[in-house]
Amino acid sequence: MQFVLATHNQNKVHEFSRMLAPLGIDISVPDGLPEVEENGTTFEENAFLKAASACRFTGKPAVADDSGLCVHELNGQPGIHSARYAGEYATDADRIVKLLNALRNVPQPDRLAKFVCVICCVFPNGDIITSRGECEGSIAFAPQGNDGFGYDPVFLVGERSFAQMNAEQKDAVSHRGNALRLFQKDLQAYCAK
Ligand code: ITT
Repeated sequence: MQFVLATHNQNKVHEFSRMLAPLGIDISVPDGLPEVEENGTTFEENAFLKAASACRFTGKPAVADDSGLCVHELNGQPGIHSARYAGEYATDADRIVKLLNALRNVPQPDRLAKFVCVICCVFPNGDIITSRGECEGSIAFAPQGNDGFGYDPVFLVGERSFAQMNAEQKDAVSHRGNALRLFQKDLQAYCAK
């Protein structure tokens, strides 16, 4: 089965490709995909906006991922604002510095956080599949590890950050891995209808 992936984030493309290819699900990122104003108030709304725009643009089934880090002590922030938490042109390092500063006086038992990923698939006939995955963890006091992207160096599952895991280890527990495993089941159910 073939889908277009509605993202401008290469790291998401890598994670989708490596998890979906073994399942026989083929994804491609179309050239010239329009930028979408992510003005929804939930991960679900923003994932739908991105997938619907790509489906309109290509005329093909389109999949989008809206994801982010929800920190308990920050009332769920940065949440849907994770990509722009430190401003429009900030780097991953800037976002991590801002997050660690916001939590500088918070001891480890209270540094709970979760990553959320919502995958939305929009078909040209208007049908929609929405699959949500989460991963519970906590925020480290300093970056750990060199792999991954975004907030991976400060997101701990147990003692280890996402950036200290290899691809297989991250995919086995991550919000995106959990969302994609659910999406695969939801897609099978949809195709069987
Ligand atoms: P698209 O909208 O084009 O897909 P984006 O990066 O803007 O790309 P989001 O709006 O969904 O995507 O923002 C998600 C942000 O959350 C992302 O930029 C990272 O900062 C963070 N994030 C999401 N998944 C992550 C992961 O697996 N590891 C580390 N950080 C992640």
